Amino acid sequence: MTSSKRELLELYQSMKRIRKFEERVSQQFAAGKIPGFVHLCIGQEGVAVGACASLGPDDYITSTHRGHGHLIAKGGELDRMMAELYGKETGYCKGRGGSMHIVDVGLGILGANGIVGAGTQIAAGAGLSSKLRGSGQVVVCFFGDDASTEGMFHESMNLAALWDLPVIFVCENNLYGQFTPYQGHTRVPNVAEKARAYGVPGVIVDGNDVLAVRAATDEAARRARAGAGPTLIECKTYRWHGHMEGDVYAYRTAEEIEEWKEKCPIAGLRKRLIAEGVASQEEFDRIDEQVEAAVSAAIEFAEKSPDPDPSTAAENVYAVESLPEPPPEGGETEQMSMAMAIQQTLREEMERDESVVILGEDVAIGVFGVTAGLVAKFGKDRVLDTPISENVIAGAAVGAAMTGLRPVAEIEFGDFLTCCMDPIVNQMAKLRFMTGGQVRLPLVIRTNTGSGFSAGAQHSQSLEALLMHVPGLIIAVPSTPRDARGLLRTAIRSDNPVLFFEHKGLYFKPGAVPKGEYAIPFGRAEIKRAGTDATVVAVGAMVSRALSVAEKLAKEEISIEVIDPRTLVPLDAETIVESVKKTGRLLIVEEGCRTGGFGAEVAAIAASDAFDYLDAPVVRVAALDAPVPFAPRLERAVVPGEDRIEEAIRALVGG
Ligand SMILES: Cc1ncc(C[n+]2csc(CCOP(=O)(O)OP(=O)(O)O)c2C)c(N)n1
Ligand SMILES: [Mg+2]
Repeated sequence: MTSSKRELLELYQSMKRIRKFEERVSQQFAAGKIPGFVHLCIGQEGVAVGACASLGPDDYITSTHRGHGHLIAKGGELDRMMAELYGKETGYCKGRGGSMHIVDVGLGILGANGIVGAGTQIAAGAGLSSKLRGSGQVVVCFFGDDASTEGMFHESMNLAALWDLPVIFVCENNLYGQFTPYQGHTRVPNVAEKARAYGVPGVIVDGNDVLAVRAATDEAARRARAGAGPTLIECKTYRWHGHMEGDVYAYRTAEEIEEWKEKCPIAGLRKRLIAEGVASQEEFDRIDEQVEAAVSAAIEFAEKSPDPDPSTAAENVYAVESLPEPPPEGGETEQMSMAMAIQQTLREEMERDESVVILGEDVAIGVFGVTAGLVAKFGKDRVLDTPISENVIAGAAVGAAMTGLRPVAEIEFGDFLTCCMDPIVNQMAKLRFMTGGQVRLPLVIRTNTGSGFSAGAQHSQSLEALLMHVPGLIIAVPSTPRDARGLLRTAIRSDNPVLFFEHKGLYFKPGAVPKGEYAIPFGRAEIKRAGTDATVVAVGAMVSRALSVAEKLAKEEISIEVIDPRTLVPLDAETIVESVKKTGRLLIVEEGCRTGGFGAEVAAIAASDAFDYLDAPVVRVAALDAPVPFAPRLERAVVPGEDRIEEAIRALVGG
């Protein structure tokens, strides 16, 4: 491809901006002015600039821990980048992200990322979003050679290939992972060869030749925009500095480093363009001076900028949104199972908003049939059957949510959430916060939870409490078809990531559901039964057990109040505390293990906010601290049944 002089000089200038920016970052880091970990890409500038040269302003990139070059090449502002590295309020992420987390959604920069491989999943999701919206945007996914040994990379490649997503996987093979040579971690000589495993073209280019990188990316972008799917481009390059600043890189020889410095991508282009008579020494010197001045200005900007105010340290954990009012009591109802209630809500929300899409394993049929039939109505593009790849199901949901879709992802069993902990814990829960509130994460992860089917310890867990410990997630645990329908509607319309736990044992139990559309707000507990002698707090399948015991005890004039928080995060502490002030006694029933369960949190709230009103110690009835066993008798011994709840209430009320 021929290039104008202006284009060629822009490539030079962009590489030079990266180089100068990072040289000064290195100095400022050594001077103790920049905190944290800093990974520099000096020597690799040709990859970032060559790949981004193929992109338009609306196209996306995902980056890595070594991201400054990618961001600058995509148009990132030096001032705000430098301020972010300094941890200042004027930084891209208001000092909440730092070097490894810079995002500029307006420029299509979906983020540097501190998790090796995570960007590949976000890229797959952004590619899906672009494809479904028909926007023609492509995604360049930068990743390192060692990221190609991460499971996330393989799931993302497979999904992108399967669905012909417009993603260009650009590997910066700088010959090393952290401190280990590439060959120390794989038998495959070239990363590009891994593309074959997914039926994708794999190309090797000289990463220090910016024009070669651009040519390869141009071709990949053309394919991607034509609907032919992803390409993997491996760019051979080298980082001159250590893995991070402060690393003395004793694992490399001085000769090796010198050899690569000879192949400097910036000096190489300059020499070539002078030799070809495209531009003069003086013209390059002038560019250098401008770049130098811009970087100095960025440092001055960062140094003069204010630190973030500590009183705002917990801002932007959640998108603030107004919540709906629950449906009025006494309206017309119809009988429906929870599975049907969920299905109907999904159908209605998909009809209402075409950005709502479902993705998950076998969702066309569904183990419990919840999503069955939706594909016939909405087609395979909106009810997406994924490979068995929980990590990229959740990770792609993140990328899709960042770029205009409202994905409702299904993880087939709650136990498999462990296979996608990174996108849940490190991405969807944190991205809004880490980007200083730049991104919205309108996504839902639906999954089933709980025991009672002899499904064994890997298909019966209640992991809700595990995720309560991660700020940034909403955790909904409906106990009735009515609540499931109302909470799911709120979840799908929410701009926050919601984990939606559906109890297997409740799927087919009918219940009264208000007719018509309605929503139930998060953080609003419901008093399922009013009482005066003791408060019982329960969620999910434990609610009906508690209610059944309460009815039985009512015959003996024992009056039990049963409260269902409905969402564990946010937790309606107020309703619980008010109840305890009235009854003076509190029992928490939970299906998950006792240690570290949500009951511990509720007990702590009662101890701090209702201490003077308690007439007896708070009691927890929970699963034993054991996995859920297979044999039905053992399963019943581990998970609380009505007998244990009754016994505990009797002891609590002293009768
Ligand atoms: C999931 C995860 N595992 C390990 C690390 C620690 N770590 C940070 S960078 C890195 C090496 C990555 O190598 P490569 O992908 O080749 O990128 P490069 O650093 O060479 O640019 C490692 C192991 C991490 N941040 N995330
Ligand atoms: Mg590497």
